[in-house]
Amino acid sequence: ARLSAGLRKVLDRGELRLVFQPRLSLARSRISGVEALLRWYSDEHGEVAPDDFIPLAEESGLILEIGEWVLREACLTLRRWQQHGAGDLTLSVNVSMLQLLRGNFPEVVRRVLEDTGLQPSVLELELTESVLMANAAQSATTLQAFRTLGVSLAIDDFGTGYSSLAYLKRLPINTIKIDKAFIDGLPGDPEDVAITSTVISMGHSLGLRVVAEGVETEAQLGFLAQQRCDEVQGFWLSPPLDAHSALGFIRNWD
Ligand code: G
Ligand code: G
Ligand code: MN
Ligand code: NA
Repeated sequence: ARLSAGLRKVLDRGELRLVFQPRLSLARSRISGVEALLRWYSDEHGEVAPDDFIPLAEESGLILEIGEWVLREACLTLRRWQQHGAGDLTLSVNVSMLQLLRGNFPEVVRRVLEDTGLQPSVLELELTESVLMANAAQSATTLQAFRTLGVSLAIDDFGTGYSSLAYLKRLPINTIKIDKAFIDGLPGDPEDVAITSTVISMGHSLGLRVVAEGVETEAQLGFLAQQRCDEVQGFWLSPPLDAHSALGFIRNWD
């Protein structure tokens, strides 16, 4: 209860920060983009993990305001990087179920893009399977609006939710992010090997980009490259970094 009372004031106090985790294209050996991840540095509670405060923000409805702040801050940061010569990066932003269920979310995204001057094609929204399945009918309409806008869509934590392969066919998805749970056992665990290689080839057959999350070791990387996984993200490449360090990392890579 004290945590959620404190949460109400975070936006006013400026206690929220974004960090950015780079993603590597295996075919091009280039940094292809970043995922924006939210951090709360509370005066009162210290650093609070997203897994602890995002559920509270969802319960209180505050996630709508926080989510819009995240989107705007992330787009502003990318725009600034572009002006510093770091072009051609995708910006991934996590979206919560409540945001998607609000009918005006595509309009919010359109307005933030217009205000910040970021091209829609740069932005990729990450949705989890549970978000998609919770309201499949409304999701389809909302997601179509994003396609019209020119914004890309990714399924986050792929394989951990109540998956229905039907939505890959029905919804305008561009990218699948394979959950870390399946990457952890690579390349030794035969089940993780089977699941990962199957998801990669299925994704490619459907014309989707496939990203592996939580890649921590050279051996995992080698397996994923051999399977023609498109991109990797994880501690092997880089942990999430503050905006300044992330730009430095990206420039240093090129
Ligand atoms: O960055 P970290 O691994 O601590 O993130 C933990 C969880 O919080 C992940 O599931 C991630 O998707 C989620 N998360 C991080 N930032 C955001 C955000 O801006 N919005 C939403 N809805 N979820 C986020
Ligand atoms: O659910 P989502 O994919 O949005 O969550 C991303 C979270 O995973 C972030 O909080 C990030 O800090 C964490 N993360 C990213 N890469 C790695 C990794 O290689 N290992 C571990 N343990 N966590 C990671
Ligand atoms: Mn994510
Ligand atoms: Na994930």
